[in-house]
Parts: sequence; structure tokens; C-alpha cells
Amino acid sequence: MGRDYHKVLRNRLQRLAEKLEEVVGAYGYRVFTDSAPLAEVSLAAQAGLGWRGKHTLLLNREGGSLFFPGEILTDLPLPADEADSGHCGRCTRCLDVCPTGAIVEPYTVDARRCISYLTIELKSAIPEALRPLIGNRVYGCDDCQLYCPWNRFAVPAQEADFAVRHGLDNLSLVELFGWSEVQFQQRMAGSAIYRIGYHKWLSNPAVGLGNAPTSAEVVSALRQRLEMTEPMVAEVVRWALRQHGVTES
Ligand code: B12
Ligand code: SF4
Ligand code: SF4
Repeated sequence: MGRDYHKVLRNRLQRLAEKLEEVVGAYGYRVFTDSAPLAEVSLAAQAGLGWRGKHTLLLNREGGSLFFPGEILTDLPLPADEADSGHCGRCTRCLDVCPTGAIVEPYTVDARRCISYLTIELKSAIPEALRPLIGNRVYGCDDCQLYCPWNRFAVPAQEADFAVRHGLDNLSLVELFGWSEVQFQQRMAGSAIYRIGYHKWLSNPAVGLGNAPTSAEVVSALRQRLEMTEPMVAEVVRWALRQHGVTES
């Protein structure tokens, strides 16, 4: 988990657009990456950068799907590339492995079931029926990509901005759940995670702890949060405790 990667990418695109200007002279342009209502996957597929996989994301033969598309919309008269026809074939792995059954049919994601939506975008508590399916995921999900054969040879990005910070790839749910609001703000400053806010952040590992094997450590961590008065966190903590047979609260 690194910096706000979309911002990093947008800055790179801006520099590329400026370099082009040095070569071709003044021209009209605007850079985007996940920053405006633009159908990025559709546009990229039509521009020959890959195809839309059955998980709905953009894939290409060289890079798989573990990359972020970015765009320079311009009035330069460039030649058009050919769209790629797609190479999913009979594969259905992304549909089969999706923990919540969010890919309801090939090329169609029901965002209301997607863990990415539930843990990042949804401001309120994750619906109870879906909580057991979330497992220990606390921010987004990549399963449909991780099991895709086109990502078999993916390697971690070398960009310093994408490097893991604060040992976040090696922290237990109990540790994450124990963070104070100040710790959350300090450790997530500059990261996209910061935007979900402390209460949403706490409610996600609370769901994970509800799904964890019962242990004294897990129950004690949840009990310590019973004092939280914020309604979403309070409700999820009580739900999580009930998963471990604790109903006294
Ligand atoms: C909304 C959104 C989500 C939603 C809904 C996703 C979905 N699959 O529906 C949620 C929150 C669930 C989500 C999750 C994720 N997302 Co997202 N998301 C977006 C976002 C902001 C908009 C996509 C969108 O809805 N566009 C509007 C619709 C109308 O456009 P469209 O889907 O392209 O549909 C067009 C065509 O397909 C066609 N069409 C569609 N349906 C139909 C039906 C008919 C009948 C016809 C004729 C045509 C047609 O017409 C449409 C208009 O051109 C884009 C960024 C962007 N601006 O594109 C990122 C984006 C797609 N997400 C991205 C990522 C990385 C993710 C996650 C992996 C994040 C994570 N790790 O948790 C997950 C993956 C989940 C998944 N399998 O999709 C990346 C994808 C990178 C890639 N390689 O493709 C994008 C491109 C952002 C970026 N630039 O980095 N995401
Ligand atoms: S990101 Fe996870 S929950 Fe969302 S569609 Fe992919 S596998 Fe399913
Ligand atoms: S897992 Fe299979 S079906 Fe899904 S996007 Fe990858 S190749 Fe296509």
C-alpha cells in the first residue's frame, strides 16, 4: 500500500503531456486517472490497450490487469489504433473465486456485492448478510485479478511511491483495530485509505475479527471497543462479538 497512486500517476501524465508540448508545440489536453466521469476501461479497450475481462477490468497480454489506466485527452490529430477482441476464452476463474459472488455474469459486476465497494465506498456499515463473506479483507479486494491466468507473471511495481509503508503488509487485524484516530491519521496521511475516515476504517477490521477464529485476544480486542459510541462501529463490534458467542453487551 503506497501513496495515493492515482495522484502519482496523474502527475506523471501531466509531465508526459508537457514533454509532448515541447516537441509538437502548444496543443489542447487534459490528464485523467480515476479522476473524472470517463469510461476509462471502455476507452482504453477501444484504443487498443487491451480488452475488458469477464471481471470487467482492463487486461492486456503483457501486463495482465494489475495496472491503472491513465489518459491524456487531446485535440492532436493522432492515428486511431484497433480495438482488441479479447482473450478470456472459456475461462471463468474470476467468477468462480469472487468471495461475494459479485461478478453476477461475465462482464457484469454488481457493485453492491463487491468488497471494494463495501470496504471503501459504502459510507454505512457493510450489510450483515455479506459480512461473513468478507473474510479478513480490510480495504478493497483483488481476488478476481489475483486468480486470473493473465496475471500469473505479474511482478511488484518498482516505483518508490508504491512501496509498502509502516509495515502495513505484515500487521494483524488486532493491531490495525487497535489504532487510535491519531495513529490512523499519521500512518495513512497521503494514502487513498485516509479518505475513508477513521470510523469506516475501524469497522472493516471489526468485520474481519468477527470472521476470525475465536480466541481470547480477538474477543478482548473487540471488548475494548465496546466504549465506542459512533453508531456504525458500535453496531459492527457487537455483531463481531456475537460471532464469538459474546452477547452480554
Ligand atoms: C465505479 C468503479 C468501481 C465500482 C464498480 C466496478 C464495476 N466493475 O462496475 C467498484 C467500487 C465496485 C470498483 C471496484 C474496483 N475497481 Co473500480 N472503478 C470504477 C470507476 C470509477 C468507474 C467505472 C464505471 O462504472 N464507469 C461507468 C460505466 C458506465 O462505464 P463502463 O463500466 O466502462 O461501461 C461502458 C461499457 O462497458 C459499455 N457497457 C457497459 N454495460 C453495458 C451494457 C450494454 C447493454 C451495452 C450495450 C454497453 C455496456 O458502455 C459503458 C459506457 O461506455 C473506474 C474509473 C473510471 N473512470 O472508469 C474504476 C476502475 C474501473 N476501477 C479500477 C480498480 C483497480 C478497481 C478494483 C480492482 C479496486 C480494488 N483493488 O479494490 C476493484 C475491482 C472490482 C471489479 N471486478 O470491477 C481501475 C481498473 C484498472 C484496470 N486494469 O482495469 C479503474 C479503471 C480506475 C483506475 N483508473 O485505476 N470500481
Ligand atoms: S474485487 Fe473481489 S469482491 Fe469485487 S468483483 Fe473482484 S473478487 Fe469480487
Ligand atoms: S480470470 Fe479468466 S475470465 Fe476472468 S478476466 Fe481473467 S482470463 Fe478472463
